[in-house]
Amino acid sequence: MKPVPVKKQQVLVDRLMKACGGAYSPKTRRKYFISGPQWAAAYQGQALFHAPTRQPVGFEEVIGEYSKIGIGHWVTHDSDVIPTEAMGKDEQWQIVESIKKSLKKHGLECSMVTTETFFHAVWAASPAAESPQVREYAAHRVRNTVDIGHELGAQFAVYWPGSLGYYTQGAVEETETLRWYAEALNAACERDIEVARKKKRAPLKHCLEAKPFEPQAEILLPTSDAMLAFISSGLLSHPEMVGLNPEYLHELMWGGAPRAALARALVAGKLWHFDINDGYRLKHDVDIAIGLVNPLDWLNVLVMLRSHNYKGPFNLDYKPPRTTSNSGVFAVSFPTAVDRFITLWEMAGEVMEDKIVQEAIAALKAGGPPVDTHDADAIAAAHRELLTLHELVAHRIFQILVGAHRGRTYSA
Ligand code: GCO
Ligand code: MN
Ligand code: MN
Repeated sequence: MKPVPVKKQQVLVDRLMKACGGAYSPKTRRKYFISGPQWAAAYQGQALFHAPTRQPVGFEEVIGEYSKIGIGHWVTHDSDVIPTEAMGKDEQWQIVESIKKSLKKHGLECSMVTTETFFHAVWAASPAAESPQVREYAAHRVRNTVDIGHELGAQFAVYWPGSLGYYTQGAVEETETLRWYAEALNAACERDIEVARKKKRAPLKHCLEAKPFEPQAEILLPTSDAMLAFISSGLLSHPEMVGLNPEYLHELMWGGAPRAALARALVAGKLWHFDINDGYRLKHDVDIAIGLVNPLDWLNVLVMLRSHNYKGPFNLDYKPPRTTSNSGVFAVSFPTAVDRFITLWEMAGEVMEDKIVQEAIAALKAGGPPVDTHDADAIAAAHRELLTLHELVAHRIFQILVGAHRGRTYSA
């Protein structure tokens, strides 16, 4: 193949995208409670060892492009759209007004707002730092986010305490820091109760998001389980207002099984919001788009969520790779992420309705013939053949993933 002239590269990408086929219509995509973050689309590809590879984009463009794709919800950090120096001031409310206009014009809703407590120098010692001034500022910022959330019509607020911890031990006393962190959340909930009453709106659902490492080395609330313990620790004045926003990759990063982490959130009644993406165990937060690394695991995750009637939000919290261009972000990255999600969601329905899976699971639950239940050997013998169904079910789900259950075969 000849070198591809710069001018023809976008045309090539568009043609091959079309050739991929299998795209859902924007109308179909809008049926799902999927949200697109401002920060994901505007991510320029920068990192500690990486210069940006893309140009900046503002909320107008992101909201407009999400609308064309069929992503019905938009979410944002306060600082994604409001300069830190304008927080809580008149300039902030002017920006919020133009966001409202933009959302309305493009038929999108703001479903979630989140406070950035990790980027600015003020958070160097975390939002729950020793200095009362930092903590007062943190309370101000989360209260302000609650105000913005109600103004934009959001239902959720997310908190990611990735800077709550330390690089070196000694100065930070963990129990004290956790108490101080709880104070900020209490401030947010209390403000929420007030504003919700005034605006005659339901209070926001406040969702904690855990990540095991990055940007702090040692993190005080590293997993969704740690968050559940924190919620019921007695430190929160309104634990009923606080739930979880697990992120798929963040559970994988510490070596956990995302499906099991979600199960623990479900049984606690705290699975309120879900950041969807993909990546690898025990590596940094690569934030790859859903299904590109672990499609089989994702299929199983969605079977669980569908079985429990979880319908969203599904927040596309991934980072388009540095190799994707500005136009590629909206032409390839977001539509394909949404479409893989929908496909896996539909497949999860197929798994649930599959006669083979159903019969196998029913048989496992029925168990073997009655024997003396005090006799381990007899029980094991009564189930020896039946338990092979575990592996058969896994194979059947793989077949559904690759379409083999519909007769698709490969020649040897
Ligand atoms: C990450 C985190 C963030 C948070 C966001 C919301 O991957 O580092 O997921 O993207 O979701 O900051 O507070
Ligand atoms: Mn996230
Ligand atoms: Mn992440």
